[in-house]
Amino acid sequence: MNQFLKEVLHDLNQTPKTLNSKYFYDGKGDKLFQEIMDCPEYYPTNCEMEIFREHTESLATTLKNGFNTFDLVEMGAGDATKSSFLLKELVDMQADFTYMPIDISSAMIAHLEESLPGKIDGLKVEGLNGEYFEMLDKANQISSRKKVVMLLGGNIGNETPQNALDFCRKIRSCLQEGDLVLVGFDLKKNPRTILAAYNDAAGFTRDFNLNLLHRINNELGGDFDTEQFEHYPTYDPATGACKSYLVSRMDQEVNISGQKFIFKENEFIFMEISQKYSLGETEAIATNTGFKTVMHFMDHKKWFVDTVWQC
Ligand code: AVI
Repeated sequence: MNQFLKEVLHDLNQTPKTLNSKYFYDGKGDKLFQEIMDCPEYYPTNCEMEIFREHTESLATTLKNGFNTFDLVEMGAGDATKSSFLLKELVDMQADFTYMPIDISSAMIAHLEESLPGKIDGLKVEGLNGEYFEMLDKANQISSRKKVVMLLGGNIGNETPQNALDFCRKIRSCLQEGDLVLVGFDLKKNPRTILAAYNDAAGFTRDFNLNLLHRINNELGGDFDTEQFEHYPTYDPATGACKSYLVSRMDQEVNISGQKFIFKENEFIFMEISQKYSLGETEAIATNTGFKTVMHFMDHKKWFVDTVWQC
Protein backbone atom coordinates (compact mmCIF):
# COMPACT_ATOMS: atom_id res chain seq x y z
CA MET A 1 0.00 0.00 0.00
CA ASN A 2 1.48 3.37 -0.89
CA GLN A 3 2.46 5.75 1.91
CA PHE A 4 -0.11 8.41 0.97
CA LEU A 5 -3.00 5.91 1.11
CA LYS A 6 -1.69 4.37 4.34
CA GLU A 7 -1.53 7.77 6.08
CA VAL A 8 -4.91 8.95 4.77
CA LEU A 9 -6.67 5.79 5.99
CA HIS A 10 -4.92 6.00 9.35
CA ASP A 11 -5.58 9.73 9.81
CA LEU A 12 -9.29 9.52 8.88
CA ASN A 13 -9.70 6.71 11.40
CA GLN A 14 -8.59 9.06 14.21
CA THR A 15 -10.96 10.97 16.45
CA PRO A 16 -11.10 13.77 15.53
CA LYS A 17 -10.44 12.98 11.88
CA THR A 18 -7.32 14.58 10.46
CA LEU A 19 -5.29 14.82 7.24
CA ASN A 20 -1.63 15.76 6.87
CA SER A 21 -1.00 19.15 5.23
CA LYS A 22 2.25 17.88 3.72
CA TYR A 23 -0.02 16.26 1.09
CA PHE A 24 -1.44 19.66 0.01
CA TYR A 25 1.33 20.03 -2.54
CA ASP A 26 0.54 18.20 -5.76
CA GLY A 27 0.74 20.17 -9.06
CA LYS A 28 -2.60 21.89 -8.38
CA GLY A 29 -1.67 22.47 -4.70
CA ASP A 30 1.64 24.10 -5.73
CA LYS A 31 -0.27 26.48 -8.02
CA LEU A 32 -2.80 27.31 -5.31
CA PHE A 33 -0.02 27.97 -2.81
CA GLN A 34 1.54 30.35 -5.35
CA GLU A 35 -1.86 32.14 -5.60
CA ILE A 36 -2.03 32.34 -1.79
CA MET A 37 1.46 33.88 -1.65
CA ASP A 38 0.40 36.45 -4.25
CA CYS A 39 -2.85 37.44 -2.56
CA PRO A 40 -2.99 40.65 -0.48
CA GLU A 41 -3.96 39.04 2.84
CA TYR A 42 -1.10 36.54 2.95
CA TYR A 43 1.75 38.61 4.44
CA PRO A 44 4.46 36.03 5.45
CA THR A 45 6.10 35.74 2.02
CA ASN A 46 6.45 39.50 1.54
CA CYS A 47 7.76 39.94 5.07
CA GLU A 48 10.44 37.31 4.63
CA MET A 49 11.28 38.64 1.17
CA GLU A 50 11.81 42.07 2.74
CA ILE A 51 14.21 40.53 5.28
CA PHE A 52 16.29 38.90 2.54
CA ARG A 53 16.22 42.04 0.37
CA GLU A 54 16.87 44.65 3.06
CA HIS A 55 19.28 42.77 5.35
CA THR A 56 21.21 40.81 2.74
CA GLU A 57 24.64 42.03 3.73
CA SER A 58 24.38 41.50 7.49
CA LEU A 59 22.61 38.18 6.94
CA ALA A 60 25.46 37.02 4.70
CA THR A 61 28.12 38.27 7.13
CA THR A 62 26.42 36.58 10.10
CA LEU A 63 26.08 33.28 8.25
CA LYS A 64 29.60 33.34 6.88
CA ASN A 65 30.70 33.92 10.48
CA GLY A 66 34.38 33.50 9.80
CA PHE A 67 34.02 30.04 8.25
CA ASN A 68 36.74 29.62 5.63
CA THR A 69 34.60 27.20 3.77
CA PHE A 70 31.10 25.82 4.33
CA ASP A 71 27.98 24.21 2.85
CA LEU A 72 24.74 26.19 2.79
CA VAL A 73 21.97 23.60 3.02
CA GLU A 74 18.41 24.77 2.40
CA MET A 75 15.60 22.48 3.57
CA GLY A 76 12.62 22.86 1.22
CA ALA A 77 14.34 25.23 -1.21
CA GLY A 78 11.44 25.58 -3.67
CA ASP A 79 12.48 27.99 -6.41
CA ALA A 80 15.05 29.66 -4.08
CA THR A 81 13.69 33.16 -4.77
CA LYS A 82 14.44 34.46 -1.27
CA SER A 83 17.76 32.68 -0.86
CA SER A 84 18.98 34.00 -4.21
CA PHE A 85 19.59 37.42 -2.59
CA LEU A 86 21.79 35.76 0.02
CA LEU A 87 23.55 33.49 -2.49
CA LYS A 88 24.49 36.44 -4.67
CA GLU A 89 25.78 38.41 -1.70
CA LEU A 90 27.87 35.47 -0.48
CA VAL A 91 29.37 35.00 -3.96
CA ASP A 92 30.11 38.76 -4.13
CA MET A 93 31.83 38.46 -0.71
CA GLN A 94 33.92 35.66 -2.25
CA ALA A 95 32.73 33.20 0.39
CA ASP A 96 33.90 29.66 -0.34
CA PHE A 97 30.65 27.69 -0.13
CA THR A 98 28.44 25.21 -1.93
CA TYR A 99 24.69 25.74 -2.02
CA MET A 100 22.89 22.45 -1.29
CA PRO A 101 19.16 22.87 -1.85
CA ILE A 102 17.02 20.00 -0.54
CA ASP A 103 13.63 19.48 -2.13
CA ILE A 104 11.18 16.62 -2.46
CA SER A 105 10.60 17.62 -6.10
CA SER A 106 13.26 16.23 -8.45
CA ALA A 107 12.07 18.67 -11.15
CA MET A 108 12.75 21.60 -8.80
CA ILE A 109 16.25 20.34 -7.95
CA ALA A 110 17.07 19.81 -11.63
CA HIS A 111 15.79 23.33 -12.37
CA LEU A 112 17.90 24.90 -9.59
CA GLU A 113 21.07 23.07 -10.65
CA GLU A 114 20.49 24.17 -14.22
CA SER A 115 19.39 27.79 -13.70
CA LEU A 116 21.16 29.18 -10.61
CA PRO A 117 24.79 29.09 -11.80
CA GLY A 118 23.64 31.01 -14.91
CA LYS A 119 22.00 33.68 -12.77
CA ILE A 120 24.70 33.89 -10.10
CA ASP A 121 28.07 33.64 -11.73
CA GLY A 122 30.48 31.45 -9.75
CA LEU A 123 27.82 29.78 -7.58
CA LYS A 124 28.43 26.09 -6.82
CA VAL A 125 25.21 24.08 -6.52
CA GLU A 126 24.83 20.48 -5.35
CA GLY A 127 21.12 19.63 -5.36
CA LEU A 128 19.72 17.01 -2.97
CA ASN A 129 16.44 15.42 -4.00
CA GLY A 130 14.57 13.67 -1.18
CA GLU A 131 13.34 13.86 2.42
CA TYR A 132 14.91 16.53 4.68
CA PHE A 133 16.81 14.36 7.13
CA GLU A 134 17.96 11.71 4.67
CA MET A 135 19.33 14.53 2.52
CA LEU A 136 20.94 16.29 5.48
CA ASP A 137 22.77 13.00 6.21
CA LYS A 138 23.76 12.86 2.58
CA ALA A 139 25.10 16.44 2.76
CA ASN A 140 27.30 15.32 5.68
CA GLN A 141 28.52 12.33 3.64
CA ILE A 142 29.32 14.52 0.64
CA SER A 143 31.45 16.88 2.70
CA SER A 144 32.60 17.34 6.29
CA ARG A 145 32.67 21.12 5.95
CA LYS A 146 30.87 23.43 8.37
CA LYS A 147 27.14 23.53 7.73
CA VAL A 148 24.72 26.44 7.61
CA VAL A 149 21.19 24.99 7.45
CA MET A 150 18.26 27.16 6.35
CA LEU A 151 14.59 26.43 6.98
CA LEU A 152 12.64 29.37 5.59
CA GLY A 153 9.05 30.31 4.79
CA GLY A 154 7.71 29.61 8.26
CA ASN A 155 7.54 25.91 7.36
CA ILE A 156 8.31 25.06 10.95
CA GLY A 157 4.91 26.55 11.81
CA ASN A 158 3.26 23.64 10.00
CA GLU A 159 4.43 21.42 12.88
CA THR A 160 2.74 21.39 16.28
CA PRO A 161 4.93 23.09 18.92
CA GLN A 162 5.92 19.66 20.30
CA ASN A 163 6.82 18.34 16.84
CA ALA A 164 8.71 21.58 16.12
CA LEU A 165 10.90 20.85 19.16
CA ASP A 166 11.52 17.28 17.96
CA PHE A 167 12.28 18.61 14.48
CA CYS A 168 14.86 21.11 15.80
CA ARG A 169 16.48 18.44 18.01
CA LYS A 170 16.78 16.23 14.95
CA ILE A 171 18.46 19.03 13.00
CA ARG A 172 20.84 19.56 15.94
CA SER A 173 21.72 15.86 15.98
CA CYS A 174 22.87 16.10 12.34
CA LEU A 175 25.15 19.09 13.03
CA GLN A 176 28.49 19.81 14.74
CA GLU A 177 29.47 22.36 17.36
CA GLY A 178 29.69 25.81 15.73
CA ASP A 179 27.38 25.01 12.78
CA LEU A 180 24.59 27.53 12.12
CA VAL A 181 20.87 27.37 11.43
CA LEU A 182 18.69 30.09 9.91
CA VAL A 183 15.05 29.45 10.66
CA GLY A 184 11.96 31.51 9.76
CA PHE A 185 9.09 31.92 12.23
CA ASP A 186 5.84 33.76 11.63
CA LEU A 187 5.34 35.96 14.69
CA LYS A 188 2.26 36.58 16.83
CA LYS A 189 0.50 39.78 15.79
CA ASN A 190 -3.03 41.20 15.54
CA PRO A 191 -5.31 38.13 15.45
CA ARG A 192 -7.41 39.59 12.61
CA THR A 193 -4.31 40.01 10.42
CA ILE A 194 -3.41 36.37 10.98
CA LEU A 195 -6.91 35.00 10.45
CA ALA A 196 -7.35 37.02 7.25
CA ALA A 197 -4.13 35.53 5.85
CA TYR A 198 -5.70 32.06 6.14
CA ASN A 199 -9.13 33.16 4.92
CA ASP A 200 -8.38 35.20 1.78
CA ALA A 201 -11.36 36.80 0.07
CA ALA A 202 -10.59 35.15 -3.26
CA GLY A 203 -10.90 31.69 -1.66
CA PHE A 204 -7.47 30.34 -2.60
CA THR A 205 -6.85 29.01 0.92
CA ARG A 206 -10.26 27.29 0.89
CA ASP A 207 -9.44 25.67 -2.46
CA PHE A 208 -5.96 24.74 -1.17
CA ASN A 209 -7.56 22.75 1.66
CA LEU A 210 -10.30 21.23 -0.52
CA ASN A 211 -7.69 20.26 -3.09
CA LEU A 212 -6.46 17.54 -0.74
CA LEU A 213 -9.91 15.92 -0.93
CA HIS A 214 -9.75 16.15 -4.75
CA ARG A 215 -6.30 14.60 -4.59
CA ILE A 216 -7.61 11.71 -2.50
CA ASN A 217 -10.41 11.24 -5.06
CA ASN A 218 -8.01 11.30 -8.01
CA GLU A 219 -5.10 9.32 -6.61
CA LEU A 220 -6.67 7.03 -4.03
CA GLY A 221 -10.03 6.25 -5.57
CA GLY A 222 -11.96 8.39 -3.06
CA ASP A 223 -15.44 9.79 -3.58
CA PHE A 224 -15.47 12.97 -1.47
CA ASP A 225 -18.19 15.40 -2.53
CA THR A 226 -16.05 18.47 -1.93
CA GLU A 227 -19.09 20.78 -2.16
CA GLN A 228 -20.27 19.21 1.08
CA PHE A 229 -17.25 20.40 3.08
CA GLU A 230 -16.77 23.95 4.35
CA HIS A 231 -13.38 25.57 4.99
CA TYR A 232 -13.17 26.81 8.59
CA PRO A 233 -9.96 28.66 9.59
CA THR A 234 -9.33 29.64 13.24
CA TYR A 235 -6.70 31.55 15.18
CA ASP A 236 -6.28 31.37 18.95
CA PRO A 237 -4.21 34.33 20.17
CA ALA A 238 -3.69 32.64 23.55
CA THR A 239 -1.73 29.73 22.07
CA GLY A 240 -0.65 31.18 18.70
CA ALA A 241 -2.24 28.20 16.94
CA CYS A 242 -3.77 29.03 13.56
CA LYS A 243 -5.67 25.92 12.48
CA SER A 244 -7.79 25.06 9.50
CA TYR A 245 -10.61 22.55 9.36
CA LEU A 246 -13.00 21.19 6.76
CA VAL A 247 -16.48 20.86 8.27
CA SER A 248 -19.01 18.38 6.90
CA ARG A 249 -22.18 20.20 5.79
CA MET A 250 -24.34 17.10 6.34
CA ASP A 251 -24.38 13.46 7.43
CA GLN A 252 -22.48 11.68 4.67
CA GLU A 253 -20.44 8.64 3.79
CA VAL A 254 -17.12 8.70 1.96
CA ASN A 255 -15.37 5.69 0.44
CA ILE A 256 -11.63 5.54 -0.14
CA SER A 257 -10.08 2.44 -1.73
CA GLY A 258 -12.81 0.23 -0.33
CA GLN A 259 -12.86 1.75 3.19
CA LYS A 260 -15.97 3.56 4.37
CA PHE A 261 -15.84 6.73 6.50
CA ILE A 262 -18.94 8.18 8.15
CA PHE A 263 -19.15 11.95 8.65
CA LYS A 264 -21.83 13.43 10.88
CA GLU A 265 -23.18 16.90 10.04
CA ASN A 266 -20.68 19.47 11.47
CA GLU A 267 -18.00 16.85 12.03
CA PHE A 268 -14.63 18.27 11.00
CA ILE A 269 -11.33 17.18 9.54
CA PHE A 270 -8.31 18.94 11.09
CA MET A 271 -6.26 19.95 8.04
CA GLU A 272 -3.33 22.18 9.01
CA ILE A 273 -1.63 24.08 11.80
CA SER A 274 0.31 27.28 11.11
CA GLN A 275 1.72 28.02 14.55
CA LYS A 276 2.68 31.61 15.42
CA TYR A 277 5.42 32.38 17.96
CA SER A 278 6.72 35.27 20.03
CA LEU A 279 10.44 36.10 19.80
CA GLY A 280 10.82 34.78 23.35
CA GLU A 281 9.23 31.50 22.33
CA THR A 282 11.65 31.10 19.41
CA GLU A 283 14.53 31.67 21.86
CA ALA A 284 13.11 29.03 24.19
CA ILE A 285 12.93 26.55 21.30
CA ALA A 286 16.61 27.25 20.56
CA THR A 287 17.63 26.74 24.18
CA ASN A 288 15.58 23.57 24.55
CA THR A 289 16.96 21.96 21.41
CA GLY A 290 20.68 22.61 21.83
CA PHE A 291 21.16 25.95 20.07
CA LYS A 292 22.10 29.49 21.09
CA THR A 293 20.26 32.40 19.48
CA VAL A 294 22.80 34.57 17.66
CA MET A 295 20.65 37.16 15.89
CA HIS A 296 17.08 37.99 14.88
CA PHE A 297 16.40 39.50 11.44
CA MET A 298 12.92 41.03 11.12
CA ASP A 299 10.85 42.93 8.57
CA HIS A 300 9.98 46.55 9.45
CA LYS A 301 6.55 45.59 10.86
CA LYS A 302 8.15 42.89 13.02
CA TRP A 303 5.68 40.32 11.71
CA PHE A 304 8.21 37.67 10.70
CA VAL A 305 11.64 36.68 11.96
CA ASP A 306 14.52 34.81 10.39
CA THR A 307 16.59 33.87 13.38
CA VAL A 308 20.18 32.61 13.42
CA TRP A 309 21.06 29.84 15.86
CA GLN A 310 24.44 28.30 16.59
CA CYS A 311 25.14 24.76 17.79
C1 AVI B 1 3.96 26.54 3.82
N1 AVI B 1 3.39 27.14 5.00
C2 AVI B 1 4.38 27.89 5.76
C3 AVI B 1 2.14 27.91 4.76
C4 AVI B 1 1.60 28.52 6.08
O1 AVI B 1 1.46 29.73 6.14
O2 AVI B 1 1.35 27.75 7.02
C5 AVI B 1 1.07 27.04 4.13
C6 AVI B 1 -0.25 27.73 4.01
N2 AVI B 1 -1.38 27.24 4.42
C7 AVI B 1 -2.36 28.09 4.15
N3 AVI B 1 -1.83 29.18 3.63
C8 AVI B 1 -0.50 28.97 3.51
